Amino acid sequence: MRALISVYNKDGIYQFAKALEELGYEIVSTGGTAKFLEEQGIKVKKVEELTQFPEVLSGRVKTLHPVVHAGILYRHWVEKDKEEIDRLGIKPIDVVVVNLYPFEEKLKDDLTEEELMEFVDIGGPTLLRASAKNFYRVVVVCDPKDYEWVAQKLKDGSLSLKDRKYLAYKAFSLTSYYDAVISRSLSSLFEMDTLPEKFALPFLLGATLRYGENPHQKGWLLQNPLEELGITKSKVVQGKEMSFNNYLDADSSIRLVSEFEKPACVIVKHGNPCGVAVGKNLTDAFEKALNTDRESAFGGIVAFNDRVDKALAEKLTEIFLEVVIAPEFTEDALSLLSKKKNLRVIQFFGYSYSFDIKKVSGGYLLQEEDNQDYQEIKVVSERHPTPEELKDLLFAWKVSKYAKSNSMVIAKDGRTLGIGSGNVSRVDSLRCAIARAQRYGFDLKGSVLSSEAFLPFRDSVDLAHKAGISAIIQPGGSIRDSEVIRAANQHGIAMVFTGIRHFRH
Ligand code: 93A
Repeated sequence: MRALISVYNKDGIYQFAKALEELGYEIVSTGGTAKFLEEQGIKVKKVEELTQFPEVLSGRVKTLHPVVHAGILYRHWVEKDKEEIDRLGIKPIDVVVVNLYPFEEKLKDDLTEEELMEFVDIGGPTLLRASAKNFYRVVVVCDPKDYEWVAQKLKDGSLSLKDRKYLAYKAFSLTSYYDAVISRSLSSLFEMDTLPEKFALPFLLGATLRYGENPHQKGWLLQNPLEELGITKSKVVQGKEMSFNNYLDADSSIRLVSEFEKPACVIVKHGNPCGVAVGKNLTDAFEKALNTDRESAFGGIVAFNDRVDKALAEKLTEIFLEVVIAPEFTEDALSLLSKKKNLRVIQFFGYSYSFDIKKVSGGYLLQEEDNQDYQEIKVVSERHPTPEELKDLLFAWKVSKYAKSNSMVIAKDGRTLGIGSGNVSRVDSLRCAIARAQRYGFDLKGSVLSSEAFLPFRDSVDLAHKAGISAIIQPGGSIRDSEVIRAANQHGIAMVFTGIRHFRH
C-alpha cells in the first residue's frame, strides 16, 4: 500500500503520516514534505526516486509524471490496466494527501505578478483531480480537518465507498474553487473588462440556516470568496443565529446606510426601508428614523454607519428589534445589548459593489449592480428647488434606490416622513406614503418627494401638492413629461430630473 503526501500546509501532517506508516503504507513525498516528515522520524520515499526524474524548474515540476499519475488512475478491476502497470513496473498509489499553494491568501500580500503566479499550484490540483476521479479505489484527502477521522476509519477498516465519494466531491469542489479564485483575480489583475463566456460562481457554504424564507424551505448562506466585503463577511457578535430573511434585510440596510455620510441610521422591514435619517449624532438619526413609522419598525433591522455607544444601545433595547448592525460598538454598548438574548448584533466591515444575481426558472439573471446615482440633476420646473429642498431631494433619492418598486419617498430635513413601496401602482405608493406620514402627525408642508421611476401621469403631482409637498425628484422620460411638468408649475412645485431610474424588483 502506498500513500502520496504533498502538502504546503504541514499542520497535522506528521500525525496523519505516522498513522499511515503504522498501518503499513509506504509514504511517498515531494521535497519539502519529505524533508519535514523525515526530520520527525518517518520513513519517506522521495517522488524523485519513484519517477527516476528530479524535481525541476525550482519545483514547478515535481509530481507531473506518468509513474505518479498512472499509479493513481489505475483501475484494478480493468484487466488491461493491470497488465499495463505490471509491464511498466508501476505501483498503485492508494491514498493521496495534498493541500495546495495558498494562492488566495497570497493575494493579500503585496506580490508582483510574477511572484503571485508562482503560487498557482499545477501539480497539486492534478493530483487531487486524478485521485478524485478514481474514488472507487483511491482515498483523497485535501483538507487537514479530515486527517483524524480518515486515519481512524482506515485503522478500523470502516472507510466506506460513501466516504471516498465524499472526499472526492470535496477535492473537486476545492479545485473548482481554487481555479475560480485564480480566474476572477486575474480578471482584475490583468484589467479584463469582459466576463469569460463560461465562468464559475465559486461559492463557499457559509452556514446552513434554520430554514429559508419560510420554515418549510431549507436555506443556506453561501459566501462568494471573491468579494471581500458585505453581509456574508460580517461578524455575528451576539444573539440568535441570523435567519434567511435577516440576511436579506441586513444586506439592504447596510447597503443603504453606506450611501450616507456619518451619522446615519436605516431601519428595514421585509426588504424595504421604513425609516431613514441622518442626524446630529447617531442617537438623533435613530430616533428620527424610528419615528418615521414606529409601527413598521417593530421587529425591524437597524443599521448604522458609525460606532454605537451606550446611550444609543439603551434606546435600542427599549423596543423590539431583530438585528442591530454597525461598523463598531463600544464595550458598554455591547454589554447592554447582550442583555437581550435574542437580539442579533452584527458588526459589518463595509460593502462593495459587484454583480447582482437573480434566480429565474432554469437559470439566473446576472447584472451589474446599480451603482450610479444619477446622470445629471436637471431642473425642469419654473421654480428652482431651494438649497434645503435640493439637499432633501438628494437624500430621498438615495432611499428610493433601496425601496422596492413602485416606491414613493417623502422626506424633510434629512429624514424620511413617509415611504410607500412595493405597490403595483405608483400613485398608490404615494397615497400610502402620505397616509403613513399623516398617521404620525407629520406636517408635509415644505417636504419633498422622490419617485424611483418616472411619473406616468400628473395624478401624483396633484396629490403631492394637496399634501403640502413642494419639490419632486424623478428620472423623467415619460411620454407625458410635459403634462407632469405643467402640473408642477401650476402648483409652484420644483421638479428635478435625474436621467436614470432605480427600479428594484
Ligand atoms: O509547482 S507545482 O505545481 N508542480 C508540481 O508538480 C507539484 N506537485 C505537487 N506544485 C506541485 N505540488 C504542490 O507542492 C502541492 O500541491 C503542495 O502544495 C506542494 C508541496 O511541496 P513540498 O512538499 O516541496 O513542500
